[in-house]
Amino acid sequence: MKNVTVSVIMGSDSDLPIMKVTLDILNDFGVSNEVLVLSAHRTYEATREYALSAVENGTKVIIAGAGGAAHLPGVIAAMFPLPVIGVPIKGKSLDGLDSLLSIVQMPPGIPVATVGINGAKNAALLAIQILATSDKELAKKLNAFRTKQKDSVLEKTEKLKTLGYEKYLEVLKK
Ligand code: RP5
Repeated sequence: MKNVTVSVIMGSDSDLPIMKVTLDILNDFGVSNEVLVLSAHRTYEATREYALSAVENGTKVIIAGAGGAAHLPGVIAAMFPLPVIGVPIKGKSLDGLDSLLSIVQMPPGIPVATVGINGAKNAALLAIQILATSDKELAKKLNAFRTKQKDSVLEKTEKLKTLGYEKYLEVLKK
């Protein structure tokens, strides 16, 4: 058994600049992961083999990113019985709407939890939230993350009050 809690799969290495954010967050939270390029159509045998052995390998959640008529998350979900999170990647056409709809509109019976277009950060956070239901340490880290995020927004509103919106925008531009 491999020690991989979250598998991050993408249909092409051209998805990596977006999916990198998922990997960064998982690493920041100390969640063991591995990343692979596997396609539902270009490497269907390898995708099948990987998805079918993922439970045995200890994987709890799979995050799958794909662009175009992106059936990768649904195909993986058909073979992997634990949570699959789909990340629609914005490709060269249709602003990523093709990818979003092909991932989010799974027919009943095989769910794929779908984040927004290029929503790689939320995919990692959702996977961590799923794992945190049975991992108190991870739940603590999530709370700390949210507190830091909240403080950063509150700092911004204070700064906006102090500087006024015009100066604030000038500072933002620098
Ligand atoms: C999808 O096709 C991949 O997920 C990628 O987003 C898209 C384009 O792939 P490349 O032609 O860049 O390899 O399967």
